[in-house]
Amino acid sequence: MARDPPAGGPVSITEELIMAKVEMYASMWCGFCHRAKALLNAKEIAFIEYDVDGDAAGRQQMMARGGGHTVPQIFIDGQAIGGCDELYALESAGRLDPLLGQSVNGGGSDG
Ligand SMILES: N[C@@H](CCC(=O)N[C@@H](CS)C(=O)NCC(=O)O)C(=O)O
Repeated sequence: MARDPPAGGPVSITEELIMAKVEMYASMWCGFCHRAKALLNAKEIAFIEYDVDGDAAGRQQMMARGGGHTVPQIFIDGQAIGGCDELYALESAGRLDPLLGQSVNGGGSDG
């Protein structure tokens, strides 16, 4: 059954927000990397950045994990989602937010 929102005063938050682990293999001089970072920053999503500039082993690891050979390569909870274009495509399709965070409701479901 739906409940009316409280008329005022503090609201008790009963949902726990679990953020995904976001990793990005990037290079300092890469415009696509800056663009991808700008989107994550705008969405206030924390991410781990691996600078693979001149780092052959890092690039090998990036590809071994299922990423492509260009930078950036972005992983969300270990899943390779592709580069900058794919990140923006997910955002445009409204599919990025569900990947980035999962809202877990501690209570049961109504209805
Ligand atoms: N479509 C890709 C393009 C990425 C791309 O071309 N990145 C360049 C650097 S800005 C690259 O990795 N070039 C090859 C290389 O550096 O080895 C994306 O959206 O991420």
